[in-house]
Parts: sequence; structure tokens; C-alpha cells
Amino acid sequence: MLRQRLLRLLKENKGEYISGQKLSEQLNVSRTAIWKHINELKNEGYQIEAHRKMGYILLSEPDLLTYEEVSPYLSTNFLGKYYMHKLVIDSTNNFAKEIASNVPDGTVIIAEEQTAGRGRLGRSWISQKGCGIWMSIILKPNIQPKEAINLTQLAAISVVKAIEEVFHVESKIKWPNDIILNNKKVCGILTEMSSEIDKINYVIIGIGVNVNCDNFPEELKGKATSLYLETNSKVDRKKLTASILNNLEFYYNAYLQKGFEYIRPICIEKSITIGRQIKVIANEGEIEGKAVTIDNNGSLVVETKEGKRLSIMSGDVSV
Ligand code: BT5
Repeated sequence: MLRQRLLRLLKENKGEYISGQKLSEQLNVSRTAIWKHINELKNEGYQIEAHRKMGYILLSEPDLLTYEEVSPYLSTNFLGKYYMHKLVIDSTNNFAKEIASNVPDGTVIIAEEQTAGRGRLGRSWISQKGCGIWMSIILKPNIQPKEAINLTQLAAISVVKAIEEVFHVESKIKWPNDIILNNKKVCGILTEMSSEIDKINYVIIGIGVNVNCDNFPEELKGKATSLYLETNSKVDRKKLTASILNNLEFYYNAYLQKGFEYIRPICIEKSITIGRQIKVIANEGEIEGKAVTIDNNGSLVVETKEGKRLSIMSGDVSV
């Protein structure tokens, strides 16, 4: 695409002028076409100055999670190769569901803002404009439907590893789908699936990370936080997005090749739940006891005060 090639050239020469003549020669298009695309980029927030003799200079890029902005940090083979970016959407998971059957494995959908972001069980997910990573990843794994719960764990460790890698901050996983930083929720994961009895059509992993958010509604104060609030510095959403995808592809491949056993020790190491006295609201009802481990299926093992061990596949944990 011309636009992408033009942007690449401007980025390669960031802070330096590049003449309209040179751009038109290298891209093999007219100077008018260049000028038209430059104007489009400027409208999207790229700060580009034009000088009659010297040409164009890129001064800064917008804080947007477009493919052009995230891909320089991506090292994946298939995740995010098909990538859609929206300024506003109701929910990236809703949109992913609409398109899932017609797009390749590893498709990523990212929005700057969600007007109806969703949590589990019909709960809502606050997704303010430009301050977080609100994304859905479509996967088409050849695994049994009951194994899909493992993918939530894969996403959780990928987010924890990415936060560690990019910002050197240690977060923890509250089984099964919350990432916790200093006792507050910084990220939530919503995994949804379409399947037959023994075959998955697709899985959608929805990941919401509060990155630079600094203003939560009253009911979330004390419960929710962002990387910005915890580290006191504005955080690069582009690098974090790419690192989550890089890690997810790595752990996903490892999981498909070696099974959940490979992932399990990391889930246990990064868990904030294990070892604690907890209450779980699960399909089986309300269960109280000590979280002892995560088993080979990814279920949480809870020991009740009667000494009975229960394996729980999903639920809401409170400590
Ligand atoms: C979750 O549900 O934590 C899953 C959140 C998944 C969000 C992503 S964003 C991209 C994709 N598209 C979507 O529409 N969703 C996914 P759950 O465990 O049910 O937690 C929901 C609860 O978290 C709410 O009831 C609130 O108490 C709290 N909450 C809502 N917004 C929050 C936020 N931004 N940060 C922290 N906590 C929040």
C-alpha cells in the first residue's frame, strides 16, 4: 500500500527533510499523490511539516494503535498479520464474532475506545478513549472445546510477561482472568468461543489493559488501576501491545506443541490466588477454602476446610 510505504520512508527519515521529488521517485507515484497522502496522515495526527524546497519532515506520530504504529515492535509470524484498527466500536469482541468465520487465524482487532466493552457474565468493561489497549484476538486452534479455558491462562501470562518486559514491573494473575498490580485490577480477559461438540470453530480472546487511564468511575475507585497510576509515568501503548502479541504467539505455539504442562509452572508462579484462603462463586455454587494449585487442565484446585479437594474450571474469586 502506498500509504504504508510512504509512512515507512518518513519514519526512516524522522526528523530530517525528504524531498517530494525523492519520495515520488522511490514510491513511483506523482508528487500530487504524495501530497494527498501527506494531508491524510496529518489529519490522522502525524505531525508533518512541508517546506517548499526541502520537502517533508516527520516530527511526531500520533498515539494510536494502528498497524503502522504497532508493527515496528511486532515479531510475530501469524498473530496480527491481519490487523484491524477502529477509533470507536461497541466491543472488539462483538466485532470479532461478526467477522471470525471469514478472517485468518491470528486476526487482531484493536479499538481506541469501546462504547459497550464487556466483561464476563454480562458485566461491563470501562474502555475510555486512547488510554488503554482494548483488543480481541481470533484464534482457530485444533484443540478440544473443553481445553479453551487454557487460552485465558495463556493470555494472562502473556500480559504479565509483557508488562515485565516493557516496564520492569511485576504484576500477578488472579485466577482465572484478572491481572493485578498493587492489589488492583489493571487488566481483564474475556475468552469466548464458537464450537461444535468436539471441534472449535474459533476462540476470541478479549484483552483490556488500563495503560494511561487516570480517571475511573466512582464504583471502580479502589478496585481498578492503570500502569500510569502505578508507575507514575505515561506508558508506551504501542510497545506494550506488540509485546503482548509477541508473548502470546510464543506461549500459544509452545502450548500447542507441548501442552498445558509447559505453561502451568508459569501460571502457578505468577498467581496471586494460590496459597490464599478464598471464596469462589462457581457453577458448582459458592466454595470456600484454600487455593492449593492449578492442575494440568488449568482448573483451580481448592481445599475446603473439610479437607476435600475440588477442581474449579471457572468462577469469580474473592480473597
Ligand atoms: C473481565 O471481566 O475482566 C474481562 C474484561 C475484558 C475486556 C476486553 S477489552 C477488549 C475486549 N472487548 C470487550 O468487549 N471486552 C474485552 P470480569 O472478570 O467480569 O470483570 C468485569 C468487572 O471488572 C466489572 O464488573 C467491574 O467491576 C470491573 N471493571 C470494569 N471496567 C474495568 C476497568 N477498565 N478496569 C478494571 N476493572 C474494571
